[in-house]
Amino acid sequence: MRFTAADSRFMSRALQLAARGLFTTSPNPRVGCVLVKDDRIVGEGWHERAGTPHAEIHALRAAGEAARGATAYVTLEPCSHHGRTPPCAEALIDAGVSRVVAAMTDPNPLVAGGGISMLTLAGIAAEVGLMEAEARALNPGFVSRMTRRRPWVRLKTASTLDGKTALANGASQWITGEAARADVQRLRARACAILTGSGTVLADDPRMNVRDFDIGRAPLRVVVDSTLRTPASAAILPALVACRDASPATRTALEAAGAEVIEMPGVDGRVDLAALLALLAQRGVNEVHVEAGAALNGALLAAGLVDEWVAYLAPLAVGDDARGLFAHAPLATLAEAARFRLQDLRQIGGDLRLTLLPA
Ligand code: AOF
Ligand code: ZN
Repeated sequence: MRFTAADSRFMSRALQLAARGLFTTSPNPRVGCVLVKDDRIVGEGWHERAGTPHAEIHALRAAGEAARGATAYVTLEPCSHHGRTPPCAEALIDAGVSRVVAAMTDPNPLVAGGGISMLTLAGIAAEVGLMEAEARALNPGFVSRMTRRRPWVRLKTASTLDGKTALANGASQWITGEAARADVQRLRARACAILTGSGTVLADDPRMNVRDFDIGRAPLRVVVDSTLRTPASAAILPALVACRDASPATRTALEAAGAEVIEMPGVDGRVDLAALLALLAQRGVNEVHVEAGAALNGALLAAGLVDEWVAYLAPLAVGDDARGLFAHAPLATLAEAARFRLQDLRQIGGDLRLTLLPA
Protein backbone atom coordinates (compact mmCIF):
# COMPACT_ATOMS: atom_id res chain seq x y z
CA MET A 1 0.00 0.00 0.00
CA ARG A 2 1.39 3.36 -0.99
CA PHE A 3 -0.47 5.22 1.77
CA THR A 4 0.65 5.30 5.41
CA ALA A 5 -1.36 5.28 8.62
CA ALA A 6 -0.65 9.01 8.94
CA ASP A 7 -2.05 9.56 5.45
CA SER A 8 -5.28 7.84 6.52
CA ARG A 9 -5.48 9.90 9.69
CA PHE A 10 -5.26 13.18 7.78
CA MET A 11 -7.67 12.04 5.10
CA SER A 12 -10.16 11.09 7.83
CA ARG A 13 -9.88 14.63 9.09
CA ALA A 14 -10.45 16.00 5.58
CA LEU A 15 -13.56 13.81 5.26
CA GLN A 16 -14.81 15.13 8.59
CA LEU A 17 -14.37 18.69 7.36
CA ALA A 18 -16.10 17.90 4.07
CA ALA A 19 -19.15 16.65 5.97
CA ARG A 20 -19.63 20.13 7.41
CA GLY A 21 -20.92 21.09 3.96
CA LEU A 22 -23.58 18.36 4.01
CA PHE A 23 -26.51 20.78 3.94
CA THR A 24 -25.04 23.73 2.08
CA THR A 25 -22.81 22.96 -0.93
CA SER A 26 -25.56 21.95 -3.38
CA PRO A 27 -25.17 21.74 -6.37
CA ASN A 28 -21.46 21.45 -5.63
CA PRO A 29 -19.89 18.46 -3.90
CA ARG A 30 -18.95 18.34 -0.22
CA VAL A 31 -15.16 18.63 -0.11
CA GLY A 32 -12.61 18.92 2.68
CA CYS A 33 -8.88 19.69 2.65
CA VAL A 34 -6.07 19.40 5.20
CA LEU A 35 -2.53 20.77 4.73
CA VAL A 36 0.15 18.94 6.68
CA LYS A 37 3.81 19.73 7.27
CA ASP A 38 6.19 17.75 9.51
CA ASP A 39 3.24 15.63 10.63
CA ARG A 40 1.34 18.71 11.83
CA ILE A 41 -1.83 20.24 10.39
CA VAL A 42 -0.98 23.76 9.17
CA GLY A 43 -4.26 24.56 7.44
CA GLU A 44 -7.78 23.19 7.05
CA GLY A 45 -10.77 24.05 4.94
CA TRP A 46 -14.04 22.83 3.53
CA HIS A 47 -16.32 23.93 0.78
CA GLU A 48 -19.30 25.76 2.23
CA ARG A 49 -21.43 27.02 -0.60
CA ALA A 50 -21.47 27.07 -4.41
CA GLY A 51 -19.88 30.22 -5.79
CA THR A 52 -17.59 30.60 -2.78
CA PRO A 53 -13.97 29.31 -2.53
CA HIS A 54 -13.27 25.61 -2.68
CA ALA A 55 -11.90 23.59 0.26
CA GLU A 56 -8.30 23.87 -0.95
CA ILE A 57 -8.41 27.67 -1.05
CA HIS A 58 -9.66 27.91 2.53
CA ALA A 59 -6.89 25.55 3.68
CA LEU A 60 -4.21 27.47 1.75
CA ARG A 61 -5.39 30.77 3.25
CA ALA A 62 -5.29 29.29 6.73
CA ALA A 63 -1.77 27.91 6.21
CA GLY A 64 -0.22 30.98 4.57
CA GLU A 65 3.53 30.52 4.05
CA ALA A 66 3.42 27.18 5.87
CA ALA A 67 1.80 25.65 2.77
CA ARG A 68 5.22 25.61 1.06
CA GLY A 69 6.46 22.02 1.05
CA ALA A 70 3.26 20.73 2.67
CA THR A 71 1.12 17.72 1.73
CA ALA A 72 -2.47 18.47 0.79
CA TYR A 73 -5.12 15.87 1.64
CA VAL A 74 -8.26 16.53 -0.39
CA THR A 75 -11.43 14.42 -0.47
CA LEU A 76 -11.91 15.22 -4.18
CA GLU A 77 -9.34 15.77 -6.92
CA PRO A 78 -8.45 19.49 -7.06
CA CYS A 79 -10.22 21.21 -9.93
CA SER A 80 -8.43 22.28 -13.08
CA HIS A 81 -11.14 24.39 -14.66
CA HIS A 82 -12.35 27.95 -14.36
CA GLY A 83 -15.88 27.59 -12.97
CA ARG A 84 -17.40 30.10 -10.62
CA THR A 85 -13.92 30.05 -9.03
CA PRO A 86 -10.39 29.62 -10.48
CA PRO A 87 -8.61 26.21 -10.57
CA CYS A 88 -7.49 24.84 -7.20
CA ALA A 89 -4.71 22.78 -8.82
CA GLU A 90 -3.11 26.06 -9.89
CA ALA A 91 -3.48 27.54 -6.41
CA LEU A 92 -1.80 24.47 -4.86
CA ILE A 93 1.07 24.74 -7.37
CA ASP A 94 1.51 28.48 -6.74
CA ALA A 95 1.55 27.89 -2.98
CA GLY A 96 4.45 25.43 -3.34
CA VAL A 97 2.68 22.35 -2.02
CA SER A 98 4.92 19.32 -2.60
CA ARG A 99 2.47 16.41 -2.47
CA VAL A 100 -1.27 16.02 -3.04
CA VAL A 101 -3.34 13.04 -1.90
CA ALA A 102 -6.90 12.95 -3.25
CA ALA A 103 -9.51 10.43 -2.13
CA MET A 104 -11.13 10.22 -5.56
CA THR A 105 -10.94 11.70 -9.04
CA ASP A 106 -13.51 14.35 -9.83
CA PRO A 107 -16.28 12.76 -11.95
CA ASN A 108 -17.07 16.22 -13.35
CA PRO A 109 -16.13 15.92 -17.07
CA LEU A 110 -14.68 19.44 -16.84
CA VAL A 111 -12.06 18.06 -14.42
CA ALA A 112 -11.91 14.22 -14.69
CA GLY A 113 -8.20 13.74 -14.06
CA GLY A 114 -7.22 17.19 -15.32
CA GLY A 115 -6.36 18.38 -11.83
CA ILE A 116 -4.06 15.44 -11.17
CA SER A 117 -2.24 15.83 -14.48
CA MET A 118 -1.84 19.57 -13.91
CA LEU A 119 -0.19 18.83 -10.56
CA THR A 120 1.97 16.03 -11.95
CA LEU A 121 3.17 18.23 -14.81
CA ALA A 122 4.22 20.83 -12.25
CA GLY A 123 6.38 18.21 -10.53
CA ILE A 124 4.08 17.59 -7.59
CA ALA A 125 3.56 14.03 -6.36
CA ALA A 126 -0.17 13.49 -6.83
CA GLU A 127 -1.92 10.31 -5.74
CA VAL A 128 -5.57 9.25 -5.82
CA GLY A 129 -7.58 6.55 -4.06
CA LEU A 130 -7.09 6.93 -0.30
CA MET A 131 -10.42 6.25 1.48
CA GLU A 132 -12.19 6.50 -1.84
CA ALA A 133 -15.31 4.64 -0.67
CA GLU A 134 -15.81 7.09 2.19
CA ALA A 135 -15.34 10.05 -0.14
CA ARG A 136 -17.86 8.69 -2.63
CA ALA A 137 -20.37 8.04 0.15
CA LEU A 138 -20.22 11.73 1.02
CA ASN A 139 -21.36 12.75 -2.47
CA PRO A 140 -23.63 10.05 -3.91
CA GLY A 141 -25.72 12.67 -5.66
CA PHE A 142 -22.87 14.61 -7.24
CA VAL A 143 -21.28 11.37 -8.47
CA SER A 144 -24.63 10.15 -9.81
CA ARG A 145 -25.37 13.40 -11.62
CA MET A 146 -21.92 13.51 -13.20
CA THR A 147 -21.71 9.84 -14.21
CA ARG A 148 -25.35 8.80 -14.82
CA ARG A 149 -26.89 12.17 -15.67
CA ARG A 150 -29.51 11.63 -13.03
CA PRO A 151 -29.74 12.47 -9.34
CA TRP A 152 -29.36 10.03 -6.46
CA VAL A 153 -32.89 9.11 -5.39
CA ARG A 154 -33.36 8.61 -1.66
CA LEU A 155 -36.84 7.39 -0.83
CA LYS A 156 -38.11 7.88 2.70
CA THR A 157 -40.99 5.90 4.11
CA ALA A 158 -42.58 5.93 7.56
CA SER A 159 -44.75 2.96 8.35
CA THR A 160 -46.01 0.62 11.00
CA LEU A 161 -44.09 -2.56 11.63
CA ASP A 162 -46.69 -4.33 9.49
CA GLY A 163 -45.77 -2.02 6.60
CA LYS A 164 -48.73 0.37 6.63
CA THR A 165 -48.70 4.15 6.21
CA ALA A 166 -52.31 4.99 7.05
CA LEU A 167 -55.55 3.38 8.10
CA ALA A 168 -58.06 2.47 5.43
CA ASN A 169 -59.90 5.74 6.27
CA GLY A 170 -56.73 7.73 5.59
CA ALA A 171 -55.78 8.52 9.20
CA SER A 172 -51.98 8.69 9.39
CA GLN A 173 -51.01 11.19 12.11
CA TRP A 174 -48.77 10.13 13.79
CA ILE A 175 -47.22 6.79 13.05
CA THR A 176 -43.57 7.46 13.84
CA GLY A 177 -42.49 9.53 16.83
CA GLU A 178 -41.03 13.01 17.15
CA ALA A 179 -37.40 11.86 16.99
CA ALA A 180 -37.99 10.08 13.68
CA ARG A 181 -39.75 13.12 12.26
CA ALA A 182 -36.83 15.33 13.32
CA ASP A 183 -34.47 12.85 11.66
CA VAL A 184 -36.45 13.23 8.42
CA GLN A 185 -35.74 16.96 8.58
CA ARG A 186 -32.04 16.11 8.31
CA LEU A 187 -32.73 14.09 5.17
CA ARG A 188 -34.70 16.94 3.66
CA ALA A 189 -31.99 19.43 4.61
CA ARG A 190 -29.27 17.56 2.73
CA ALA A 191 -31.38 17.16 -0.42
CA CYS A 192 -31.30 19.41 -3.48
CA ALA A 193 -34.90 18.59 -4.31
CA ILE A 194 -37.89 17.11 -2.49
CA LEU A 195 -40.21 15.05 -4.63
CA THR A 196 -43.80 14.10 -3.94
CA GLY A 197 -46.97 13.23 -5.81
CA SER A 198 -50.21 15.08 -6.37
CA GLY A 199 -52.03 12.43 -4.30
CA THR A 200 -50.04 13.43 -1.24
CA VAL A 201 -50.55 17.12 -2.02
CA LEU A 202 -54.31 16.63 -2.23
CA ALA A 203 -54.55 14.37 0.81
CA ASP A 204 -52.18 16.10 3.26
CA ASP A 205 -51.35 19.53 1.77
CA PRO A 206 -47.73 19.26 3.03
CA ARG A 207 -45.20 22.11 2.79
CA MET A 208 -42.29 19.70 2.24
CA ASN A 209 -39.84 22.34 3.43
CA VAL A 210 -36.85 22.35 5.78
CA ARG A 211 -37.85 23.68 9.18
CA ASP A 212 -35.33 22.50 11.77
CA PHE A 213 -32.15 23.65 10.05
CA ASP A 214 -31.03 27.00 8.76
CA ILE A 215 -29.30 25.87 5.57
CA GLY A 216 -29.34 29.15 3.69
CA ARG A 217 -31.10 27.61 0.69
CA ALA A 218 -34.44 25.97 0.03
CA PRO A 219 -34.52 22.56 -1.66
CA LEU A 220 -36.52 22.67 -4.88
CA ARG A 221 -39.95 21.14 -4.32
CA VAL A 222 -41.24 18.95 -7.11
CA VAL A 223 -44.73 17.51 -7.58
CA VAL A 224 -45.41 14.65 -9.97
CA ASP A 225 -48.89 15.48 -11.16
CA SER A 226 -49.77 13.74 -14.44
CA THR A 227 -53.25 15.26 -14.72
CA LEU A 228 -52.44 18.59 -13.06
CA ARG A 229 -54.63 18.29 -9.98
CA THR A 230 -52.47 20.43 -7.67
CA PRO A 231 -54.60 23.36 -6.45
CA ALA A 232 -53.24 26.90 -6.67
CA SER A 233 -53.72 27.10 -2.91
CA ALA A 234 -51.38 24.14 -2.19
CA ALA A 235 -48.97 24.79 0.68
CA ILE A 236 -46.13 23.18 -1.30
CA LEU A 237 -46.03 26.10 -3.75
CA PRO A 238 -43.78 27.52 -5.09
CA ALA A 239 -42.76 24.23 -6.68
CA LEU A 240 -41.99 22.61 -9.99
CA VAL A 241 -45.11 20.74 -11.10
CA ALA A 242 -44.46 18.01 -13.67
CA CYS A 243 -47.52 16.99 -15.67
CA ARG A 244 -48.45 15.28 -18.95
CA ASP A 245 -50.42 18.12 -20.49
CA ALA A 246 -51.70 21.25 -18.90
CA SER A 247 -54.87 23.11 -19.79
CA PRO A 248 -54.00 26.79 -20.28
CA ALA A 249 -56.36 27.94 -17.52
CA THR A 250 -55.01 25.55 -14.89
CA ARG A 251 -51.45 26.34 -15.89
CA THR A 252 -52.02 30.09 -15.58
CA ALA A 253 -53.60 29.75 -12.15
CA LEU A 254 -50.76 27.56 -10.88
CA GLU A 255 -48.09 29.81 -12.33
CA ALA A 256 -49.68 32.80 -10.65
CA ALA A 257 -49.34 30.87 -7.38
CA GLY A 258 -45.61 30.39 -7.94
CA ALA A 259 -45.52 27.03 -9.71
CA GLU A 260 -43.35 26.21 -12.66
CA VAL A 261 -45.51 23.89 -14.74
CA ILE A 262 -43.60 21.53 -17.03
CA GLU A 263 -45.13 19.16 -19.55
CA MET A 264 -43.22 15.90 -19.57
CA PRO A 265 -43.14 12.92 -21.89
CA GLY A 266 -45.30 10.08 -20.61
CA VAL A 267 -45.26 6.37 -19.98
CA ASP A 268 -48.79 4.86 -20.04
CA GLY A 269 -50.26 8.33 -19.57
CA ARG A 270 -48.15 9.06 -16.48
CA VAL A 271 -45.17 11.39 -16.22
CA ASP A 272 -42.01 9.58 -17.37
CA LEU A 273 -40.11 9.52 -14.10
CA ALA A 274 -36.73 8.79 -15.66
CA ALA A 275 -37.18 11.83 -17.93
CA LEU A 276 -38.14 13.96 -14.93
CA LEU A 277 -35.00 12.86 -13.07
CA ALA A 278 -32.87 13.65 -16.12
CA LEU A 279 -34.38 17.13 -16.19
CA LEU A 280 -33.62 17.61 -12.50
CA ALA A 281 -30.01 16.55 -13.09
CA GLN A 282 -29.72 19.13 -15.84
CA ARG A 283 -30.77 21.70 -13.28
CA GLY A 284 -28.01 20.69 -10.91
CA VAL A 285 -29.99 18.44 -8.59
CA ASN A 286 -27.66 15.92 -6.92
CA GLU A 287 -29.85 14.31 -4.29
CA VAL A 288 -33.61 13.89 -4.55
CA HIS A 289 -35.51 13.19 -1.36
CA VAL A 290 -38.79 11.38 -2.04
CA GLU A 291 -41.66 11.64 0.43
CA ALA A 292 -44.71 10.39 -1.33
CA GLY A 293 -47.62 7.99 -1.27
CA ALA A 294 -47.88 4.43 -2.47
CA ALA A 295 -48.53 5.39 -6.11
CA LEU A 296 -45.34 7.41 -6.71
CA ASN A 297 -43.30 5.16 -4.40
CA GLY A 298 -44.48 2.10 -6.32
CA ALA A 299 -43.83 3.69 -9.72
CA LEU A 300 -40.28 4.67 -8.72
CA LEU A 301 -39.61 1.22 -7.33
CA ALA A 302 -41.04 -0.58 -10.36
CA ALA A 303 -38.95 1.62 -12.67
CA GLY A 304 -35.78 0.73 -10.73
CA LEU A 305 -35.22 4.38 -9.86
CA VAL A 306 -34.76 4.03 -6.09
CA ASP A 307 -31.06 4.31 -5.17
CA GLU A 308 -31.53 4.34 -1.40
CA TRP A 309 -34.48 3.53 0.80
CA VAL A 310 -34.69 5.01 4.27
CA ALA A 311 -37.48 3.17 6.06
CA TYR A 312 -38.72 4.32 9.47
CA LEU A 313 -40.64 1.59 11.26
CA ALA A 314 -42.90 2.31 14.21
CA PRO A 315 -43.65 -0.57 16.57
CA LEU A 316 -47.35 -0.89 16.00
CA ALA A 317 -49.60 -3.02 13.81
CA VAL A 318 -52.75 -1.76 12.15
CA GLY A 319 -54.06 -4.70 10.16
CA ASP A 320 -54.23 -5.74 6.56
CA ASP A 321 -56.90 -3.35 5.31
CA ALA A 322 -54.67 -0.35 6.09
CA ARG A 323 -52.69 1.35 3.29
CA GLY A 324 -49.35 0.00 2.12
CA LEU A 325 -46.08 1.57 1.01
CA PHE A 326 -45.75 0.65 -2.65
CA ALA A 327 -48.49 0.32 -5.24
CA HIS A 328 -47.38 -1.38 -8.41
CA ALA A 329 -48.53 -4.16 -10.71
CA PRO A 330 -48.75 -7.55 -9.00
CA LEU A 331 -45.64 -9.71 -9.27
CA ALA A 332 -45.84 -13.28 -10.53
CA THR A 333 -42.64 -14.48 -8.88
CA LEU A 334 -40.45 -13.35 -6.03
CA ALA A 335 -37.60 -13.07 -8.49
CA GLU A 336 -39.29 -9.89 -9.80
CA ALA A 337 -39.26 -8.23 -6.38
CA ALA A 338 -37.07 -5.19 -5.75
CA ARG A 339 -34.47 -6.48 -3.33
CA PHE A 340 -32.39 -4.40 -0.98
CA ARG A 341 -29.52 -5.01 1.37
CA LEU A 342 -29.32 -3.44 4.78
CA GLN A 343 -26.64 -0.77 5.04
CA ASP A 344 -27.52 0.66 8.41
CA LEU A 345 -30.00 -0.04 11.19
CA ARG A 346 -30.60 2.09 14.25
CA GLN A 347 -33.13 3.09 16.83
CA ILE A 348 -34.46 6.65 16.54
CA GLY A 349 -36.48 7.43 19.64
CA GLY A 350 -38.99 4.61 19.88
CA ASP A 351 -38.79 3.75 16.18
CA LEU A 352 -36.37 1.93 13.89
CA ARG A 353 -34.56 3.41 10.91
CA LEU A 354 -33.37 1.10 8.17
CA THR A 355 -31.12 2.41 5.42
CA LEU A 356 -31.19 0.10 2.41
CA LEU A 357 -29.42 -0.02 -0.93
CA PRO A 358 -30.53 -2.03 -3.97
CA ALA A 359 -29.14 -5.56 -3.68
C1 AOF B 1 -16.43 22.40 -5.06
N1 AOF B 1 -15.73 22.49 -3.91
O1 AOF B 1 -13.93 22.19 -2.71
C2 AOF B 1 -13.97 21.43 -4.95
C3 AOF B 1 -14.74 21.33 -6.16
O2 AOF B 1 -18.18 26.46 -10.14
P1 AOF B 1 -17.03 26.13 -9.25
O3 AOF B 1 -15.81 26.93 -9.55
O4 AOF B 1 -17.40 26.21 -7.78
O5 AOF B 1 -16.63 24.63 -9.55
C4 AOF B 1 -17.39 23.56 -9.08
C5 AOF B 1 -16.69 22.28 -9.48
O6 AOF B 1 -15.36 22.23 -8.96
C6 AOF B 1 -17.36 21.04 -8.93
O7 AOF B 1 -18.36 20.60 -9.82
C7 AOF B 1 -16.23 20.04 -8.86
O8 AOF B 1 -16.08 19.41 -10.11
C8 AOF B 1 -14.98 20.89 -8.64
N2 AOF B 1 -14.33 20.76 -7.29
N3 AOF B 1 -15.95 21.84 -6.14
O9 AOF B 1 -17.55 22.84 -5.12
C9 AOF B 1 -14.52 22.05 -3.79
N4 AOF B 1 -12.73 20.96 -4.87
ZN1 ZN C 1 -11.46 23.79 -6.88
